[in-house]
Amino acid sequence: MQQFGLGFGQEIETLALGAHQSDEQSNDAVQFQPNFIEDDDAIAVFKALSQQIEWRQESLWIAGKERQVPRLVAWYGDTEAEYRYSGKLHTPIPWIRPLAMLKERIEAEVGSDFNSVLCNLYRDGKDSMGWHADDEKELGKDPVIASLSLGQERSFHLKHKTVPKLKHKMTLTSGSLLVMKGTTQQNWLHQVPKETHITQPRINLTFRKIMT
Ligand SMILES: O=C(O)CCC(=O)C(=O)O
Repeated sequence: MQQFGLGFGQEIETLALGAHQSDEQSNDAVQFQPNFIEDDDAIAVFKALSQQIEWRQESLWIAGKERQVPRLVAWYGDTEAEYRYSGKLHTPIPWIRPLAMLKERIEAEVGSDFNSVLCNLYRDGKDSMGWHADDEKELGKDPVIASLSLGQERSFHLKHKTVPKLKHKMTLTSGSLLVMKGTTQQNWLHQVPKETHITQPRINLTFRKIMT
C-alpha cells in the first residue's frame, strides 16, 4: 500500500487518489487536516464523549449466525435523520452539547451542513471496521463525510472499487479531520483494520447529511 506523505501543519491537504481522475465522470476528493483539534483539547473531548455518548453494542446476522459488531456505536442527529446501516434502521438520539458544538465547528471548516453523526468507539486494536463505502441511499449521490478522530491513532485504508492497483494507507491521528467528498463513495472502499497490538481506545465521529 502507498503511504501518503503528510508532513504539514494546520493546512487542509487534498490527497491525490489516483489515475482514475482521467475519467471525466469522477471527482474523487479526500482532504486531511492532522491538527483540526489541538492535542490537549482532543484529550478533553475524548473524555467527555467517552462518558456522555450512549454507546451500544450492536449485532449482525451473518450466514445465519448472530455476531457482535467489533466496536461500540451510537447514532445522533436531528429527529428526522433516520439511517439504515448494519442491516438495521437507526433512529437518532437527540444532539448532546459536545457533539452539537463539534458539528458547528466542522460545518464552518468544511462548508457543508450535517444533520447527524455516527459515533464509533474502538475499545482497542481488536475492534475494527471492514471494507465498505458510505453509499447508502439516504446519503444521496455524492455525500460529504467529515470524519473526526480522537484518542489512539489507527490505520485507515482506501482501495479503488475497480482498479486494484489504486490503494492508499494513512494514519488517523487524534484531533485529525478527514473529509471524503465528490465521487469518493462511488469509486472507493475504506476500512479501519484490526491492529491487535493496540491496547488504547479511539473514538471516531463521521458527520453526515441524511436526505429527508
Ligand atoms: O473509524 C473510522 O475512521 C472510519 C469510520 C467509518 O468508516 C464509518 O463510520 O463509515
